Amino acid sequence: MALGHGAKKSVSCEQGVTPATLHDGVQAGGQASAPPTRKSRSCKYVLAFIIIIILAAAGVTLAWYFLEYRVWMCEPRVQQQYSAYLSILNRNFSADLSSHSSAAFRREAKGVQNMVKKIMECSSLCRYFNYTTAFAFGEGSVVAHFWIVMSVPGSHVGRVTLETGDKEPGGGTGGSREPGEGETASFSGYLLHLPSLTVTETDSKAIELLKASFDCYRYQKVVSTGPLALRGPDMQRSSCLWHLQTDPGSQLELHMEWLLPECRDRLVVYDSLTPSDTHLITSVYGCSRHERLVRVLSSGEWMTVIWKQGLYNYKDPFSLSAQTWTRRDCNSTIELKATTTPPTLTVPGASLCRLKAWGQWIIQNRRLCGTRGLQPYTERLFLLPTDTTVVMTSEVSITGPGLQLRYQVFNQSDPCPGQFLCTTNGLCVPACDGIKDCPNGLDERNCVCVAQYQCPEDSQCVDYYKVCDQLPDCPEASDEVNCTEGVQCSDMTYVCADGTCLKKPNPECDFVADCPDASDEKQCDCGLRQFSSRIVGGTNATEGEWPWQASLQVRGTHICGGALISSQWVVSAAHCFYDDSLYSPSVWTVYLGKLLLNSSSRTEEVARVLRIHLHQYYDYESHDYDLALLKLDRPASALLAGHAQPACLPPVAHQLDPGLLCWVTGWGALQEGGSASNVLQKVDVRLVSEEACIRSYGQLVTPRMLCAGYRYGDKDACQGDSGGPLVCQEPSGRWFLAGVVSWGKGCGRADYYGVYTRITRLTGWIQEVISSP
Ligand SMILES: [Ca+2]
Ligand SMILES: [Ca+2]
Ligand SMILES: [Ca+2]
Repeated sequence: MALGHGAKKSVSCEQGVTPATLHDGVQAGGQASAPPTRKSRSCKYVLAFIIIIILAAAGVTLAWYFLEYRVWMCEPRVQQQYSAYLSILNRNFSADLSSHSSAAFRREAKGVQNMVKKIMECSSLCRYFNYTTAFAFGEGSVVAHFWIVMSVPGSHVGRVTLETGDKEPGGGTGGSREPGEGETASFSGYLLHLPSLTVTETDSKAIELLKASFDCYRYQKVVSTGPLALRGPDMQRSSCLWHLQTDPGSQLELHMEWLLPECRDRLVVYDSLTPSDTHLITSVYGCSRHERLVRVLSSGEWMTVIWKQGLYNYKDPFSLSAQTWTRRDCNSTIELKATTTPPTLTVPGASLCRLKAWGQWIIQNRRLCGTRGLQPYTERLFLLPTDTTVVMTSEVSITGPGLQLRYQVFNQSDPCPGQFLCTTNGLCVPACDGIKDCPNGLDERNCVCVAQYQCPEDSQCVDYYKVCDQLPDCPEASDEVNCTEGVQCSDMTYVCADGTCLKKPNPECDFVADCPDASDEKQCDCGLRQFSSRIVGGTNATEGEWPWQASLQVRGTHICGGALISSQWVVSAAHCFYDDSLYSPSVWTVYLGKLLLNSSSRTEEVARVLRIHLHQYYDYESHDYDLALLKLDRPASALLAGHAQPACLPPVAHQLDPGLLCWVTGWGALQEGGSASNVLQKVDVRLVSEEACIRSYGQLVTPRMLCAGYRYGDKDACQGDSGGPLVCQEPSGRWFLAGVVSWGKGCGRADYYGVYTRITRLTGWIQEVISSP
């Protein structure tokens, strides 16, 4: 339709020109026909003249119809929105101008609107102009911010932009924009600084957001280099808008802190004065789902924050504060030093360089990163020059969860001392420990002994529990030498606090000081039952038998199990908290020292949850990294009474030999599809090698999983046991947490073992979370 219209229009254009030339021609013809020779000839001229006049009139009519009437009266209009700002030199900023309800604001807004309207009406775009609204004033002297809405006939869309018209205001000031003075223009009593005029096209959504905020508008000039608390929203309103401004050459940092564990409020932050999607920095929804404290940075002197109230009205769901920084590029110089422990890449003023999740980084012209799956990986780079430039860029403007980098200098000839270099992800992984850590499984190929000790004399394989047990197993009893002194470190050796590595397997908390600094016997208040338990037949547990067992409940209903691992931390499965409605800590209640679900006992203790940490690599589909840590609101006092006791957290090198008899406990279903048990249940299961587990489940088994059960099935964990502990007793009598109930095919089915989260592979993460402030 647009094409047809255009074609017609071009015809009428020619016709619009034709009459003038024809008219000249007719006049010329009239002069030429002054000496008539024959009457019939002059009649023909008159007739032709009349036809031409009629044609010309029709042409003019058609041109008028197509160019004017049809375009302006019949065509649908398209709205075009622009946001603009302009410096007014003969006004001074006052605090009154930052309040939409003040008389000063209303007066000045009206004046600016009239001025902009007049300018537009004097310009060639006057026919398109619809209305303008002044929405904010900033400092310097006064900067007026306004939006302009234009109404453009459909066929003119694409031909009309205010960018071409933005010179018009100056042009319309009656010639005051002459070379020489040029910079300023006077209009309607306003002295305008013309170079400051900036007009950008925006969308109707941004205008709507600005309109909606008029009832709750906050302007704040931020010059403080420390956090300045911003005035909160008007809770009687459903949305509020903050305009933050800092000095030119500076940038703003906004801190958003959620004060409630749960709410459905939304905060949206824009890197500009106009809340248009192209300037979106971040959108934060709900109060605890992500980080409690979110810090974002503007690139320039303006930032817009919009709050939208959630479904329910909570008082003070968040607090905002802002500070200013001298604007600088995100550059820093880091000196890489040869280190054995990986330091985290700390960039001076790292918050200024908040990295984006989707982006790339370039090291020595090599492009890395992009979008990666939820798996750790290492890039190994050979840095040839002594100094190297790392460039990080973001492909989208929205702020993601960020990126943490750790760097380490490695020896090119021995990149993974005592370990295996997995080429697919660049990580150093334990070799020949019976767990395929490398996606291609190469770390477990060509092994003489798998998850066993290798006698140096004849390469005979000996179970780890026979090493340093004071009985010779290797031909020359080499398994019993160097048991009391340090040996070369490997994946199988225990590392003392002073860095000494021990050959003796599982030396921690066995009542014998093995490390030179005796650190293996420190922090050993775990894994013991204070009350002597009567192990009776059947599967009902007895009081005090599993003192680390926790029941995690929502509104009085048992949902998942958990295990106490320190006075204030409970470990469970991430899948228990994956659902949005279960993610909030406030919905959970933790019961310790409990035996019966339906009745409370004197020994039990109830705790609330302060924080829930899900493993950052947890994958809902694959169940990989299925681990969660719950911080209780206070240390469990039941510990003092002995009714609760943490299970021991095994160190990374803790050996759990296949075939070891361990116990899983929980209030889960007694059979597949059955209902939960009222009495805590215990089931003995044997650890199963990864190889056997892969025979059951194939590639679903990852290195973070541990299988236990029996080939013929029968004894297993079931629904409701999720997150509960799988514990194994050491010869010392202490119980260590080997796994957390994660998944499995059915319950107790033959050939399908129960699958647990393998704690030893995640001990590092647990310690990191617990020790972080
Ligand atoms: Ca391995
Ligand atoms: Ca031995
Ligand atoms: Ca010891």
